[in-house]
Amino acid sequence: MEENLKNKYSAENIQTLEGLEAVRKRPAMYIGDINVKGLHHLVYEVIDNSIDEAIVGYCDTIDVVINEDGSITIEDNGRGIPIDYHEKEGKSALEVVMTMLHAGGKFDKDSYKVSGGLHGVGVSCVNALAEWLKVEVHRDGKIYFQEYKIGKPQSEVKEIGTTDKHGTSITFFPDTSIFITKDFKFDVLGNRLRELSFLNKKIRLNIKDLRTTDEEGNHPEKSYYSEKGLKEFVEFLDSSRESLIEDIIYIRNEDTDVPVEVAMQYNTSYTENVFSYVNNINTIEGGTHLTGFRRGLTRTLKNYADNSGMLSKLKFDIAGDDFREGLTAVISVNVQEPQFEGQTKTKLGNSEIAGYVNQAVSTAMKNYLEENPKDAQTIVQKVILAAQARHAARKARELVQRKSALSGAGLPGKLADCSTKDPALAELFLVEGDSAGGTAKQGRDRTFQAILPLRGKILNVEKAMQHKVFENEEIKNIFTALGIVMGTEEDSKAVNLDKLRYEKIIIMTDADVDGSHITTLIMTFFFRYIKSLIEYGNLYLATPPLYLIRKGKVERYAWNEEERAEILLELTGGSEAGVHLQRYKGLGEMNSEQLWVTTMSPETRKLQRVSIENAAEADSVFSMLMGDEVAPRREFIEQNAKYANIDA
Ligand code: 0RA
Repeated sequence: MEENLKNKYSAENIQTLEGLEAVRKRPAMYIGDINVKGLHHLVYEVIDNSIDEAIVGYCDTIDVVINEDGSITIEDNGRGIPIDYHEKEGKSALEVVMTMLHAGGKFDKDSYKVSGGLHGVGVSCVNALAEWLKVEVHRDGKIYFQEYKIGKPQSEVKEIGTTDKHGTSITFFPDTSIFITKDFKFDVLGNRLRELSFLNKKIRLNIKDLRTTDEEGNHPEKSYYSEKGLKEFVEFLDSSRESLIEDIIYIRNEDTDVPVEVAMQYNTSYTENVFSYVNNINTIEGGTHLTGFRRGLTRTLKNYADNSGMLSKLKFDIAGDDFREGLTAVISVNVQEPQFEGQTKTKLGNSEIAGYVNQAVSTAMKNYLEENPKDAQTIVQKVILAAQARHAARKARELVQRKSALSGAGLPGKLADCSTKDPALAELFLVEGDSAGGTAKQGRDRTFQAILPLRGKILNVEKAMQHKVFENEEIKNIFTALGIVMGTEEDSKAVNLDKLRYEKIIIMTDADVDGSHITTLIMTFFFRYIKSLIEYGNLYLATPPLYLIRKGKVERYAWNEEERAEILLELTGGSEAGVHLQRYKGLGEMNSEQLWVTTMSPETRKLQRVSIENAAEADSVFSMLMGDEVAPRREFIEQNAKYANIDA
């Protein structure tokens, strides 16, 4: 540490600075990453504190404003961060909260803290990673203010006026020497606020973007509020599906140390859409709370079905999956000291939680089934149908496998295979349409790149029964080309990757709305049927450019509007004379050489790896998108025409 700092700060202060320095040294350890995700995580961290105020009943409104200069403000009408003198630290409590790592702990032992960011790191972390941050507290009739630069106070806490309000307002600008991107995304933040509104009922959450205006000169803004919480969450998720029973089943148990809340509904589709949360965090990888939910549900439904006599004619067993076909559910639990595990640290590990959730679900479901015999029968009938369909699917699958074994396990006719037999080097491109497939065949390096053209839209696995999926030509081709054996006696969706023929599987579609739709279809298929390929990181998206910019013999490509503007400026110095600009509407507009250079060559292409998170997101978007009713779908497509960027 520099000499002048040593003199200037007391021992505690040095400790503080070291704390914040640790955050700046290893930001990813605290906020996940330094890209889009981590950046938005900063905002969630502040909002979580406001939500905590709301949960204990002191706050009912949270405003998020993306300011014109790119900074962001999070304002709430909670109690306001305490400003009184903190004896032990010898400074204002406000400064302690804002500058000391985990200082929140001194306050949140009051057991008031219920929500919590993924890492629960506190606002001091946000402060450490902000180029500048300003906090304004309205409390006890006065307004207090302090400003920081990369977490360091620029003065004492100051009293700057009087007020009749209460609450906290935090404005910050992310430190661009740490983050790869500094652009807050309105839609990403909006989606999170919507999720939070469902998870925490009766809080008004507003967002406004002062950086842009629409045709009428208005700033984009959204307001979220849910009166009924999880019930409305399930309604929202199922808005494009047809319900099987009239009312949403709602379970709530707050009698134990682990409050459990569940809302669920069966619909006429064939997929399971269960979302689980711990302390407002979406546990994409599931965990013990999800296990408990499944156990409770299976146990009670199985008991009921056995006692009802409805299973007497069934010649085979019902599997766990069968109880969740066409089920949409949201499970939310609060855990005092959650242990997060797994690849993305979104899997709950605390073993005791399974019992709590199982108990809550079993008791409530038992009552529900007894009190609603008509719905109970409808559900059991659905479960029986699911079991029968699974049985039929197994037969269809076995037939397919026997056939392919008889025909010498031949590869699909449409596959243009690569010459290497080493899976570690081999790549398979799944290409939208025969024509782009043709270009890709010409453009590829055939030694290690194989091409499988797919006909237009592949089957919507969201709406199809399992046996239809296994009978579908395109899907069979994908399985056979990959060398994957599907299904076992016990688990119809088990996959064996031992004979996987390609290390990289790359989805290549047009860079337009249709293309991203097809990408979503394919990703959803992988997510639902070969999830482990995504987990192992084998699935990728190719990213074709949007523009070709040509001046004389110089050809340049742009992947977004910003790049296009930059390249234009660079080539022309602003005049735009003699420049030819081509907007690629599809892969088909590129010749094979262009496709190679921009999208296929490992030297120059930009592959995006599909992660469980963005696949899960695609899947949930997809569930919404692909339901039975057209209206919500159209609205969604119109609002998300830019959905192409799944990385967000
Ligand atoms: C520490 C203690 C208390 C509240 C807060 C922090 C608090 C932090 C943030 C961050 C954004 N908004 C916030 N609102 C409150 C408890 C306050 C008390 O006991 O009066």
